[in-house]
Amino acid sequence: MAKDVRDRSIDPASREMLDVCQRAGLETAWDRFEKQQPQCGFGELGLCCRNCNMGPCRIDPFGEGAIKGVCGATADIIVARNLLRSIAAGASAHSDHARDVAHTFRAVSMGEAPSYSIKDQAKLERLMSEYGVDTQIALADAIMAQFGKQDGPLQFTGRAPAKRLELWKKLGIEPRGIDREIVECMHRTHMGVDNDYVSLILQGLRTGLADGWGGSMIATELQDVLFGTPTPTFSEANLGVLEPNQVNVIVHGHEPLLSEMIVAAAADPEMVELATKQGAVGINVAGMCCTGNEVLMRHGVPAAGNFLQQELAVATGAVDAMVVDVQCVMPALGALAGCFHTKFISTSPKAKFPGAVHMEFHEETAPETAKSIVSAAVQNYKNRNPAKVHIPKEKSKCMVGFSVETIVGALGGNLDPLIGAIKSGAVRGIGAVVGCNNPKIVHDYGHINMVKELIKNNVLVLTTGCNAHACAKAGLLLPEAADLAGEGLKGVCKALGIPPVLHMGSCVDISRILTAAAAVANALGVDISDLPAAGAAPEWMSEKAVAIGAYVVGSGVYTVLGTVPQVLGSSAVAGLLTAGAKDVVGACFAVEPDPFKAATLMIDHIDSQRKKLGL
Ligand code: SF4
Ligand code: MSK
Repeated sequence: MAKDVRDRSIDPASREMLDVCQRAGLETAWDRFEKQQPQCGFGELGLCCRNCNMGPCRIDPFGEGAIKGVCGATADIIVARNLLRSIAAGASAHSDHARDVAHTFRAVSMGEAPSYSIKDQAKLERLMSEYGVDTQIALADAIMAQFGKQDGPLQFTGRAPAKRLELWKKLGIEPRGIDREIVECMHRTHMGVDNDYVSLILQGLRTGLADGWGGSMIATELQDVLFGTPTPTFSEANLGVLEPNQVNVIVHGHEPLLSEMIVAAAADPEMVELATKQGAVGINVAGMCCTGNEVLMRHGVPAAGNFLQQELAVATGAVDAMVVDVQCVMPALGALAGCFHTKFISTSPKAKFPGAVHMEFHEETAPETAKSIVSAAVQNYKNRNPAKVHIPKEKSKCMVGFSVETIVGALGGNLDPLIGAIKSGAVRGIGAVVGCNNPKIVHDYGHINMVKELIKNNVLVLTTGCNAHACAKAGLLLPEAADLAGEGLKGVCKALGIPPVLHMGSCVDISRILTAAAAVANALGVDISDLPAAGAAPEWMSEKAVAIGAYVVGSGVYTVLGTVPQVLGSSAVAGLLTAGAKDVVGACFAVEPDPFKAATLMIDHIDSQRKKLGL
């Protein structure tokens, strides 16, 4: 029986496309999720281990069957090891992305990547001074060295408040080299190495910190140097940005290195003329997931949707090329694209997909590759079958591009007005709401209801990733959305002409939130854990989100998760994460799938922090 699309998404465009998919017999993630039910109970609890070939082993959560693996590993050990491996995978994804950007930056510095240039000279100079070097090449080398560093703290941890640095040092979780922490996770979780759940979780926090204050921050800062630091820009979001009479190229994944070139190639008069010859009235580039956020905030490229909309976009029948790089790209896209004329084009040497045409991207030939990809999309336009085209009308305007620099600029050059508003209570606190979609939660329901509840209660929201897409679609990234905010926040937003929900970028740009939190804490002379602030990931699914959770909590921010992490098989590990961590790093996790209750948890936390600060 057909599923009620209202149980799958709150987004009207997605509901419309889910209906189209059902009628056409096209399978989506929601259908596959249902076919997985019931999901493995051992896996859900984090209780299965296949770290060696004496296994796989699984622990009986009721204590009636096996309570130890063949080697003697208990539930605590197995759950903590599995969690640590997820953190390592997530940190490696962000940091390997950063490595590629650093590689391009180095090539630019050496004059070996003529298609790229420095777009933010002022930020480049600030970074050179932060690293204590005099030349661009020396900066490139110093940043590259952060990955393989063996000792000592990562450079960007110097941005954290002194109290936080001291705490990390005292706990032995000050992040050293980015690669070193990730490798150490793999070593520790090998059979017969680290078998103490507390020690494993501490390494998880350390690895998370190497992501947040290392890999992610490097990616953000160097992308700004190479492509420009975002400034406020208006655009549109949702599937309605696809154009019926234009060549539609979707850029999906995470890295801006190629998508920047595709945006440029699509504007090339030669390509536009080619499109006209094919009968199209232009070339429309639209973004998806975090590649979408990158080009949205720097070029105002419209955003077609978030994670769970990738298949729905193809199902419109109007996508001439779905161009992907790395991360959050469903392998299902190949088969689905095969039901339409859509060319599914993979570009990263690290990420190949069944059913994709591989057009490999390398920085030295980036403009040529981008042109070939756009040309392939243009030539595919004539293959579009009008009978299969269904583009929902829904799209919303949005205001994006709130880098820390922009926020400081909007405040008149320093953080004082924001701090004043926090002190007066006009802004009750800050909520960082980020993360993915997950069919375990009705699409966008968790994101939108949590954010609306927060702003209604005068909590200024900072957003990235797929939450940012959800907010853009719901009209929450517009200055007019201040009308949905409480009186205090509304007044601040109206005075500054800003939305109550500030789009800070892609997932690696959560590092911007760290930088902002550190700056506010430093200005107040307190630690990050003292701030009236809370984080949330209402619909998270990826291992990157696990790494983000580790660095956000490790940095001192109370964080509410909307989907349940696979740790409940160990009450010791779950207890450490949701309570014990507070006494260690000054913050912990909470798990609450109901976005209204989750928002209340965040607001209660913000209020208790205000009280402690005497506000
Ligand atoms: Fe089983 Fe231990 Fe091997 Fe894991 S490491 S599979 S618990 S024997
Ligand atoms: S894209 S990591 S689904 S936020 Fe960054 Fe969205 Fe999560 Fe991917």
